[in-house]
Amino acid sequence: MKKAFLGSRGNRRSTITEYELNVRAAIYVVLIFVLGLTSAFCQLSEGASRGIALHHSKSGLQESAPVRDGAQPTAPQALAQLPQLVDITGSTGIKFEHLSSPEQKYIVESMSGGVALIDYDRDGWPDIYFTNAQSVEIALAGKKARSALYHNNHDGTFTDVTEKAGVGYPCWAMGAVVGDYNNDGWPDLLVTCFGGVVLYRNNGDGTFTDVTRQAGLSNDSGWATGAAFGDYDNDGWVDLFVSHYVDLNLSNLPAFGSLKTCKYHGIDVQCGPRGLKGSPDNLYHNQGDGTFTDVSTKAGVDDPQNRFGLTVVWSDFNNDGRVDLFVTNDGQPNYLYRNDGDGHFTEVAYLSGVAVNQDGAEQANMGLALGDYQHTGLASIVITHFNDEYTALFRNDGKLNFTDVSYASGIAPATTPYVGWGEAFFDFDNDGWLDLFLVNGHVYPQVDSIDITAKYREPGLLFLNQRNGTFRNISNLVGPAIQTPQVSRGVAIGDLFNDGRLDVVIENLKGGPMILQPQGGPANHWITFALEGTKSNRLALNARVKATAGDLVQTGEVLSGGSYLSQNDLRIHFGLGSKDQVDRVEILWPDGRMEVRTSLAADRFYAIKEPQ
Ligand SMILES: [Ca+2]
Ligand SMILES: [Ca+2]
Ligand SMILES: [Ca+2]
Ligand SMILES: [Ca+2]
Repeated sequence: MKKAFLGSRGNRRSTITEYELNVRAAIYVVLIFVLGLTSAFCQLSEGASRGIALHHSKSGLQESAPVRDGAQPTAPQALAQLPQLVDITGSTGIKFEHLSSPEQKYIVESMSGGVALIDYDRDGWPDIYFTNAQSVEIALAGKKARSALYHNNHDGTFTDVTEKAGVGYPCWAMGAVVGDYNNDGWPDLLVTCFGGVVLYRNNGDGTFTDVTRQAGLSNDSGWATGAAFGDYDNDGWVDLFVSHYVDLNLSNLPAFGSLKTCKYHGIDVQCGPRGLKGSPDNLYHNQGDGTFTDVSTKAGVDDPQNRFGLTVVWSDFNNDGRVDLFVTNDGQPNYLYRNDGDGHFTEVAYLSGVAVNQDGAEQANMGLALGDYQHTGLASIVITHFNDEYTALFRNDGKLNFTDVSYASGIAPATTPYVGWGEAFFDFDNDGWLDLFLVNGHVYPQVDSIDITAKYREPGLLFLNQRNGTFRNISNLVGPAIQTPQVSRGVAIGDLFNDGRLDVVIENLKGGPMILQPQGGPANHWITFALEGTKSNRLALNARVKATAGDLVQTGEVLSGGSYLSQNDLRIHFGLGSKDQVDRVEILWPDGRMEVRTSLAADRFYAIKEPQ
């Protein structure tokens, strides 16, 4: 199925040119140098920090079994060799706390908690932005909740730089995503709010400016939840889609337990979303001059049915060179909008098999993650749901055909008891196969007062890719941290410490976040790409990379948004197992040009700029 990747555009290959070293690339060169000198790196890091697992990529530790050619993949590494996901929050210096009312009497109190990784100072180290939200009581008292930006100090610690950055009080925040809307190279931050969106322009000096009004986004006044930047018309400027959830007014909130839809197992709970009015979605076209124009209706993505929209992702699901759009709708059919290429989209979720589950049931669609977990070159979709509904894995079979393989893949039973939110396909053990992580947490604190299986605080789940289309639940085999019951919401994945292993940032609705770092396990190889567009949008959103290392062929895509109202590291990371070299890399830039590199050494970061 190799031909599926890169679609019909392989013949538009550009001349390979050497990429220019910009400031960022220069930093990566330094990194490459440092990482190459393993002993020097050890010295540096041991002196500077605690809690960082050093990854001796070539130290002779046992490597995972290679994958053979043919239909029978070898078994994954022995489970005893799995890395452990260790809670290192305490050593990071992060003190953030998400506000939360004890009883969660209103739905607007239970949906916040997206977290964004953004390298806002472009030093090559991911920084973290946590969103925060008031309760109704606090909001009515005129008080605010402080969101927070933490700078990565390169030594395992972070420093709260919220005040200097000026991003502490955007709004009643739900989530955040990253895009470079003005193509100046500095990643900008969009915060979704109960009450529209806030666009923070990155000034390049450690500060941000709220440019919502001058960008033409201040008419967005509904309950914005999901958002994602993507260049749907390939003009080099990232456009913005914003989903909206419930049409809710603080002065007229549905009273706790007041309706039939505000009961759960006979007890009073918050009302919604069922029984409440939904809110339409918006697509904003980037005019290239710092402003956006609302093109929702013309584009056919305005959600006239007012569904309860949550997480949003742009991706070219059918490999035709144009990004399509996926929107999860809570308790209602999802939207998959096929990009028709003329500024219009056609909604094909039912035709594609992703509107509802395999039984035709409308599910409480929350979080959303994409990944080529089978190495077919096609991004499959996984969606988290309410309890008594399984997390749905829709396998991408090509040509916009998806199959619900939640049971066949083995993830359905373990996910059914929990209310799932943020999630990600990520290769936690660097064996070259995407694993699946998701976090949980109920919306009703009241469930703890009745005798049912569901509890307010719920553990996370990790599934190991078995390399044959199935996953194994290894949640109990990677240490106690993810088994800690929490009221989790957002998840963001990234290589926080530039050690070639992906870390996990979990934002919880109640209390502090949790930072997880993989420690131990086999010393597998890896490779990471930081892409920069020139003709394409500057952050190279929706650029794709295909990396071939022997018989290991992986694909990844630079994505804005996803998980649950969150933002992953924009760098594309591949685990390589025992492979110490990538033989061939194909980069498909968003403008359709393809670039090829060969014989790249593993265990390095590569900064690649699109040829002019
Ligand atoms: Ca940084
Ligand atoms: Ca910018
Ligand atoms: Ca555009
Ligand atoms: Ca893996």
